[in-house]
Amino acid sequence: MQTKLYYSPGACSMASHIALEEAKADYSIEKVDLKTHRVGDRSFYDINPKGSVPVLDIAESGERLTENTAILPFIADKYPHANLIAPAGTMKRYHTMEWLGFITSEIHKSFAPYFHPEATSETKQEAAQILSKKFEIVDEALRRNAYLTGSAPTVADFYLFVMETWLEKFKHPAAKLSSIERHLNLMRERPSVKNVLKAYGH
Ligand SMILES: N[C@@H](CCC(=O)N[C@@H](CS)C(=O)NCC(=O)O)C(=O)O
Repeated sequence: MQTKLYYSPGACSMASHIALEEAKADYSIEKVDLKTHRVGDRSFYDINPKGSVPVLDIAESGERLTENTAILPFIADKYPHANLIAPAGTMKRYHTMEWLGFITSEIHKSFAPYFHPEATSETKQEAAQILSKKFEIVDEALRRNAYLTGSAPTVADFYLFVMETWLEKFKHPAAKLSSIERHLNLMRERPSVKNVLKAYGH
C-alpha cells in the first residue's frame, strides 16, 4: 500500500498535498466529492466519519490520520530532509504549532459562511470583518519574515496559502494586504505548489 491522501481540489487538503510534494514522498491521491460525500462508489463517511478532508492513509503502519493539525506535522516529521517543521524541543517548532492552531481555529472556521449557500449576507459580512482582523495579524507577522516563522516555509505556510487562495476566491480585501499578497505569490512560485495546482487542472 502507498501512502494516500484523500483530497478535494482547492480545499484545505491542498496544504497536505503541498507538503507531500515538498517532501518528494511516494504517495497517491484520491478525490472526494464533498457535495455528495462519495469517493468513487463508496461513501466517504466509511473512510472518515467526520466527512471532511484531509485524510491520510499511511503506508508503513496502515493507520489512518485525519485533521490538518495532525497530518501536517506528521508529514513534516516523516520526511525530515524537507525541513517542513523545526525539530522537537526547539521554540521554532512550537511557533509553527502556534500558527497551525491559529489558522485552523481562528481563520479556517471563520470562512464557513462563504461555503454555505444559505448563509445570510449579514452573517457573511460578520465573517468578513472577523477575517479582516485575523489576517491583519498574519500580515503583520509576514512583514518581519518572508514566511510565518522565518525565511523558509513550514507546513503552517502551506495551510495559510490555502486560506489566502480563499481570500482571492471570495474577493476578500485582505487578499490585497501587501505581505499577504507577497506570501501568496511566493508560495505560487514553489514547484510543489505548481505541481499540485497542475494536478487540479490549473
Ligand atoms: N477539522 C478538520 C476540518 C477540515 C475541513 O473543514 N475540511 C473541509 C474542506 S476544507 C471539508 O472536508 N468539508 C466537508 C465536510 O466537512 O462535510 C481539519 O482541520 O482537518
